[in-house]
Amino acid sequence: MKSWQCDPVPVLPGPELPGNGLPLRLFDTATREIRPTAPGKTATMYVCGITPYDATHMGHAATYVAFDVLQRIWRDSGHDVKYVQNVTDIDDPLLERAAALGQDWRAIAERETEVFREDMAALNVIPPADYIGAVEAIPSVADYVGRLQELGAVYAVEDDLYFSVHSDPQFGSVTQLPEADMIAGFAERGGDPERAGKRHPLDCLVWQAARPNEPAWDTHLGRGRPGWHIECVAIALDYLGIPIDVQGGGSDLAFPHHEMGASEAQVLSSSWPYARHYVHTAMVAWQGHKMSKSRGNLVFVSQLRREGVDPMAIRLALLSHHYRVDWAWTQEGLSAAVERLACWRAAIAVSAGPSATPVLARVRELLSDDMQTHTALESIDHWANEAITNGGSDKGAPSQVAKLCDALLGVRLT
Ligand code: 5CA
Ligand code: ZN
Repeated sequence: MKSWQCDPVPVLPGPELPGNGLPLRLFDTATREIRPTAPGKTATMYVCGITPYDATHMGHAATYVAFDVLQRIWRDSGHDVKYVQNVTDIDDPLLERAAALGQDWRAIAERETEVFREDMAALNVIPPADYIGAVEAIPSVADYVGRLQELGAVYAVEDDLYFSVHSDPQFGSVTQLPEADMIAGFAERGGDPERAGKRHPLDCLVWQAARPNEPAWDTHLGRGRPGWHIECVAIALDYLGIPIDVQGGGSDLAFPHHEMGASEAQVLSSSWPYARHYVHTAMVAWQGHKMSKSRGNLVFVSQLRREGVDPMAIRLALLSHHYRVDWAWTQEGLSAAVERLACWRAAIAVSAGPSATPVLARVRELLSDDMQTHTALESIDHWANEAITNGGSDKGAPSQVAKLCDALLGVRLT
């Protein structure tokens, strides 16, 4: 489906800026350590997209901005990046919302996806090369489910089809949870461990046969719709291939979504691993709980934009937290970001400042070490305060710092 547009990303390193980006090291959920990413010339990244209702809240925004910085760091160290994202435009929660509002599920999905696109463009998030809806991927999903059937990894429960997770010898290696925790997590997050007729409680739905009054599509599997995990796998395999360098999403997706998806892909490709890094962003809370559509405790990017908040201030508020540490959205945090943005803009407007070379080196060092955006912002604060208070003799420095903020942090100052 249609993606969105952002301003051209300044290329670093460039003639006006010294030095090179450093190779990116990132925390990997599967190995529980910070390890070098080791992409080829073209790095590949799949980030799970929204289920399009109640978009875009600050939790969504924090997640997509974090992966946007990841992409910018790779680009700065000389890689091209192939980035793919899905839209879960058919799933139970969307249908439940449509029923509750008495609206057509397609109209909700289209409307909310459009809001998301506008928010992403405003936040200067680099668009995915391929932005693919679950509905468009249905023929491909049906093919992959057919292949899993041929491999003996799928069985029927009534007319629904289930993937046998233990057909993958590596099942469990993404999150390494004890089985009891997996079963509990599965029940909490869309799974059905107790359904009668399943061979194992953790086996997951890959194809749901048509039900009365629910949308369904005709395929060689019969009339129905895809399960959730196989949707992302089909899109990632079609548009990126295996292994992908980074499979990303919020920490709420590690289990079951990324665990199940990895096993499905590994069985389909007879290879391991599905992803070289599983990267998970922390949860953003508000009013004492994880911001979530089901609870309804949401702060929307679009609402703040309507109130006149500069999207670059929203972006700075998000970047002032490390992507792996849970945090709460606050008005104070936003006000501090508004102030910071004003200070940086004043600093890059001076006629000459302190050299940009040390701050550029420091920001690159911090970002390449597990994306420490929060401390990177502090080192730019330091340069900005110096520039405003004491000036400096480097006439090129203000525009270099502006370019650094734009290219690496996605924060446009001009
Ligand atoms: N469509 C699926 C993924 S295939 C989905 O999880 N959609 S979502 O709309 O619920 O979430 C979209 C992305 O935002 C996911 O990566 C999710 O992990 C992330 N996310 C959701 N809530 C939060 C939150 N409170 N804080 C941080 N990230 C969040
Ligand atoms: Zn997904």
